[in-house]
Amino acid sequence: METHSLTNLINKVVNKLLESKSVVVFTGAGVSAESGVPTFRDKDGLWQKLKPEELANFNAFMRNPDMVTEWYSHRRKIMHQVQPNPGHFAIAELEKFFERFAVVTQNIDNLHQRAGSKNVFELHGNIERNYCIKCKKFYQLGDIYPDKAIYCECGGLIRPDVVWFGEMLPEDEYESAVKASRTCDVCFSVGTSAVVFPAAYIPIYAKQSGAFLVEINPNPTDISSLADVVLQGKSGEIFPLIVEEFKKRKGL
Ligand code: BJW
Ligand code: ZN
Repeated sequence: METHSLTNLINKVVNKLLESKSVVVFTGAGVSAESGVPTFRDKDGLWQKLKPEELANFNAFMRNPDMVTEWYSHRRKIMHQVQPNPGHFAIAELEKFFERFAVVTQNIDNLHQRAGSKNVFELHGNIERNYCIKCKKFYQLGDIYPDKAIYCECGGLIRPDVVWFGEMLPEDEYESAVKASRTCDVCFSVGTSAVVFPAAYIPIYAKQSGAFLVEINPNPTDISSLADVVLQGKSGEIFPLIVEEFKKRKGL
């Protein structure tokens, strides 16, 4: 996209933000890509060989708990080694200017919180938490990265507290996210292929409820046609431009 039209589109988004009270930022793996966390479905994504639906489900874990445990250890290690990127920081900065502002994330990596975002709803859980599938006791593994299955003192298998296919989303987080999306003035959909439901209802509900929908993604997605503005590019490049222009227009 040429710079001139990008500037125009950013101005359009900033005009909307300046007259808004409530903002939702819906995010996916793409916001963490520039930090060095692999996405799921891009060509160098996590799941080129194994389909997500085949790996991220409870039956796969029960069939091969060693492999799944090692896979999450590997990813948790990466997540510990990386830093939030300018996209995460810009999202956190924008929160300070709004009465109501929610980050609704499908990510499990804590990078929004580490960048300073306060009101974060995690739809697919968090990789730091683990629990026993038998007695439900919680475990924090910190800097321990097991390469095979680990067991609770009760003998049950310990799994990451993330949402696999066929599992329900955490009810409170999802309900709060839906409420925020139904009542926001502007909704951003950033770095997500928007193919996984019910999470992908968030931008759809926002749009249905009258919000201005902005997509930030280098590639077209299933919700691009629904968006009022599509900013084609990386979130770590585009989001800081939006916040910079917003602050300029506010005289800051
Ligand atoms: C950049 C960038 C840069 C790159 N800047 N952008 C309705 C229709 C059909 C199916 C269903 C339906 N409702 C439910 C289903 C079933 C299923 C589903 O959605 N299937 C579809 C895939 C077909 N959903 C479920 O099973 C859900 N549960 C459920 O429905 O419960 C009710 C129920 C109960 C019992 C029985 C039946 C139903 C649960 C879904 C859980 C998903 N879990 C995962 C794993 C989480 C743990 C982990 O991380 O390991 O969540 S799967 C994986 O996908 C992960 C992600 O959060 C999620 C979304 O992926 P995301 O974030 O969009 O990543 P990518 O890689 O797809 O996209 C990255 C994007 O970034 C790309 O667009 C790039 O272009 C872009 N990008 N660089 C900006 N620098
Ligand atoms: Zn137990």
